[in-house]
Formats: sequence, structure tokens, C-alpha cells
Amino acid sequence: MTRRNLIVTGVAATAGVAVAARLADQYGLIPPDSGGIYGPGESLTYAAQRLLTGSSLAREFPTSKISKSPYANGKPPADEIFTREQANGFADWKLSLQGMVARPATYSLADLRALPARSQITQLACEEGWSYIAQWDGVPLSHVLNLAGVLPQAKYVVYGSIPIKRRRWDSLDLDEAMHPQTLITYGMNGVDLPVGHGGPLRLRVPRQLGYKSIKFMTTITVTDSLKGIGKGRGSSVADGTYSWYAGI
Ligand SMILES: Nc1nc2c(c(=O)[nH]1)N[C@H]1C(S)=C(S)[C@@H](COP(=O)(O)O)O[C@H]1N2
Ligand SMILES: [Mo]
Repeated sequence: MTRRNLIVTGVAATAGVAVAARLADQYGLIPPDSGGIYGPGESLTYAAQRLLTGSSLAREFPTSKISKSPYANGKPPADEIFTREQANGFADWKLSLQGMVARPATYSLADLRALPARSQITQLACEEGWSYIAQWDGVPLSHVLNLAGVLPQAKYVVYGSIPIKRRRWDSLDLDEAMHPQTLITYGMNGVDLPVGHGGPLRLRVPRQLGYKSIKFMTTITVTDSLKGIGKGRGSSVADGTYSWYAGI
């Protein structure tokens, strides 16, 4: 049987969480939030989506579908560091790339803009039920990861926002991090990424719900384990009540 058949048959025939969990384990597809009451369900969703949808692409739209008034969720940080950076046109904004890489690096916005760019028109869908379509411009995360040289034992890419009071961080498995549509974005709809939408830098992860698209990004860390970070569930929101994997 193919992997796909095996999963479909296994899941459909038994609808058994234990079977699914065993299969997921076999393929190394146990998510960091696999513990607790919802854990087996998280494993089932993550493993099934990874095995069935593989490297599929998020839908891209024509320019005519770009939303006229995209919803900016929340306010830009009222934090002093952010305000100072903003007043300075984000000239000193830095993105650091560290952890399990051969060549750690720090990028300014100008450095990122000098790298090969990609634009894509995708939908941002919030878990609350609203969504909008926009064009995002940036550099594929895979490009900077390849420049840095990801070490063979690495499994996850952790990324986070400016250390304001409520620093937001999240992580992706390497499949999602290396996916061609996962972008470090500095532009939206042809202009600099507005602060309402996470400017000057945000990660766009169009195959997952909006909350994985962290705004005001300053750090990227490559790691083989999420255990020591926060409560070990893979993201600041998964440390709360959200699921780590948010595939659409
Ligand atoms: N730093 C940071 N990133 C964040 C959030 C946040 O509160 N802080 N909210 C997330 C959520 S829940 C969603 S739905 C999207 C909203 O993106 P938007 O403001 O462009 O609509 O940003 C995500 N990224
Ligand atoms: Mo959201």
C-alpha cells in the first residue's frame, strides 16, 4: 500500500485515534502540542494533512480579487522601542537568524530587499472567521535558510516578534519553513508593509491560519526541539489554547 492509502484506510476504517497516533509517530509527525486532551486530535490533523496534502500550494488569486479594505487586526505596538524604530523609518530594524545553522546572520530591511523577491496574492484567514486577500512581497524564508545553511539535525524554525510586553512567537516544521510560499514579507499591495499589518516585517504562512503569520518579526531560530521554549507546545498561542498546526 502507498503511504496515502495506508493513512486513508487506517483513519477511515477505525477512526481510531490510537491507530492514527501510531502512524503519525512512524512518520515523525507528532506535533509539539500532542499532549493533553486535545493532543491525539492535533496529531491526527497534523499527520493526515502532511501525508495527504504534501507540498500542495495555497491558492493564489488574480489582482482583481485583492480586498479593497483589508482588516488590520489589533494595533501596532505602543511600545517605546517600536515607536522609536518607526519614527526612524525602520532603518535600524534587524532580523536575526540563528540556532542550528552553519552561518548565523543579521539582516536589515535593505539586506532583505536585495535578495531575490517573490510576490504572491493569497488569502489571510483568521481563526475568528474573517479573511482578506492581499499581495505580499518578500523573500522566501527558504532562501535565507539556505544562505545560512540549515544543519541536518534541525527540525523546526521558530520565529518571533519584537520583545514587546506580549511577545508573540511561533514555529513551523521544516516542510512548511522551506515551502516556496512561506515568505518573509516587507511589502503589501505594492507599498511598504503597513504597521497595521505587521510592518516592517512579517512572516506569511499562507497554508495556515492567520495567527501563524507573525507580525513585527525580529528573530528566526532553527532548532531540533521545541521542548525548552515556553511550555514546549511550539508557539505562544499553543501555550494557551490554540493548536500549533493550523493548516487550512
Ligand atoms: N506580532 C503579532 N503577530 C500577529 C498577531 C499579533 O497579535 N501579534 N495576530 C495574529 C492573528 S490572530 C491574525 S488573524 C493575523 C492578522 O493579520 P492582519 O493584522 O494583517 O489582519 O496576524 C497574526 N499575527
Ligand atoms: Mo487571528
